[in-house]
Amino acid sequence: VDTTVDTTVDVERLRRDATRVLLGNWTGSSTLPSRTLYPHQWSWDSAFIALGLRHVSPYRAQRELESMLGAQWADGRLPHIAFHQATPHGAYFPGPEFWRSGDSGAGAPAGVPTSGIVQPPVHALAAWETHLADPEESERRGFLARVHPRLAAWHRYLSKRRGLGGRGLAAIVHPWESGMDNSPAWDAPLARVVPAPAGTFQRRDLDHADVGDRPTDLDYGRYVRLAADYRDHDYDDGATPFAFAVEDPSFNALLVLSEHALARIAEVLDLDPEPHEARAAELTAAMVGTLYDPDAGLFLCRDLINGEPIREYGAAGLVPLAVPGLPVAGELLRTALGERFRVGRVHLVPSYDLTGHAFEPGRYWRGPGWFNVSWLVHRGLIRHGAVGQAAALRASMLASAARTGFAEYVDPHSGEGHGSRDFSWTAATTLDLLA
Ligand code: 9WN
Repeated sequence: VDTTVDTTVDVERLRRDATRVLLGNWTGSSTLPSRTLYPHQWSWDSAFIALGLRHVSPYRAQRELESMLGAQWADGRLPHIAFHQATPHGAYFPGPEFWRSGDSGAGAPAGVPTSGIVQPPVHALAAWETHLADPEESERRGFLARVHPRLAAWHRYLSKRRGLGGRGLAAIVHPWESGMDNSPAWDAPLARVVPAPAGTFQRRDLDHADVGDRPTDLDYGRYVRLAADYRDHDYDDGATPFAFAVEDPSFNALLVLSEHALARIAEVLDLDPEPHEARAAELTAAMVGTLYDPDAGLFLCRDLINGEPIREYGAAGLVPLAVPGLPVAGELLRTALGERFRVGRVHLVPSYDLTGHAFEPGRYWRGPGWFNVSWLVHRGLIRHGAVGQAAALRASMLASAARTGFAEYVDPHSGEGHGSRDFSWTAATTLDLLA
C-alpha cells in the first residue's frame, strides 16, 4: 500500500521538540541514545547525535565526539559502548561486568569501562561537519587538532586489524558491530554459532520494549556467545577464532565517507590529505569489486567464513549511495526507488527488502525504517541528483518524527512508531534536516 506522506509539519515546533529530546538525553559530557533502553554512550549514535547537536550547540557536539574518542583503546579501536558511570548497575545487558574491558590486554582506557566490539565509523564525518558548524569555536578549542590523531588511529585499526578478508575491506566480527543487529543478512552466518544457554544471562531490553519489536532469545544467545568468545581471547583480532566474520557494505561505505572527511580535516591542520584520499579510493574500488551484485543492483554482505555473498537484500546495501564518485550509483538508485525499497513512497527507507521472505514491518532491523540509515540514503539521493525523491524521503522523515514522538524505528507501511521514544538520533537527524 502506498502511503501518503503527511507534509503538514509544524517546523518550529518540531525543531523545539527535537532540541528538547537531545538536551533531555544529555548527561553533561555525552548523550544517551535513550534514557530507558540504552542508558550509556553508543559509538555510532554519538556521531549521528553530534551531526544534529551541532545545530544547537557546536560546543556540545564537539564534547560529544571527544568523550566518545576518550573511550578509545590503545590499539585504536573505538568501543561500541562507553558506559555511563551514573547509570544504575544492571540497567543494560551486557554491562561492564560482562565486557570486563579493564582486564583485557588490548589497552582499554583506565578511566571508563567500555565494551570490546566496535560500530560503524561515522566519527570523522561527524567531526568534520561539527567543525564546519562553527569553525572559529572549533579553532579556538583546537578541536580538529585534538581529534585527528584519534580518528586516524581508529581508521588504522579498522584497516590493519580488521582487514580479515584480505581484499582491503574492514570486517565485522559481531552483528552488533554492524549497528543493524538482527538483519536477516546475519541469519545464515549466525546459524553456525552455538547459542549461550538461556539461563546464563538476563536480557534487560524487554523491560522497556515489546518482545515482537526486538531480536529473539535465540539471537541473544548467539550475540552473547560471540562476545564472550572475543572477550575470552582478550579481544585479540589475531588470536580469536571468529565464528562470525562479515564484510558489510554499510560499515565500509561509512569508512569511505570518514576517510574523505579525514582528508578535509588533515588539510585544515596542514597535514597531508593524500593518504586518506588514497585509502577512500582503494576502499571504494574494493567495495564495488567485492560486494556489488549487478544482478540485484545492490551491495551485498560477504560471509568471510565461507567466502560467499549473503543473498539478503537490506538497506546496508543502499548506504554506498552516499559515497562520492560511486561508479554504480545509477543502478543503485534504481534499486532504492524500485519495489524492494520504494524510497519516497513508504515511510523512511525500509531496513530490509519489502518483498523479501524475512520481512517483518515492526521487528527492529528486519523491515522497519530507521532515521540514521534514511538520513544517509537521503544524502545519497541528493548526491546523485534524485532531488524529488530526496524531498519525499525528507518529508516522510520529518512527518514520522513528529507523529511518533521521535520513535526509534517506524513501520514502513503504516508509519507506526516502534521501540524507544525520544530517541536521540531520531531527534538529531531531524534537526539536521531542518537546518
Ligand atoms: C546493541 C543504541 C544501539 C544502536 C544500534 C541498535 C541498538 C544495541 C541493543 O541500539 O543496539 O548495540 O542493545 O540492541 O541496533 O544500532 O547503536 O541506540
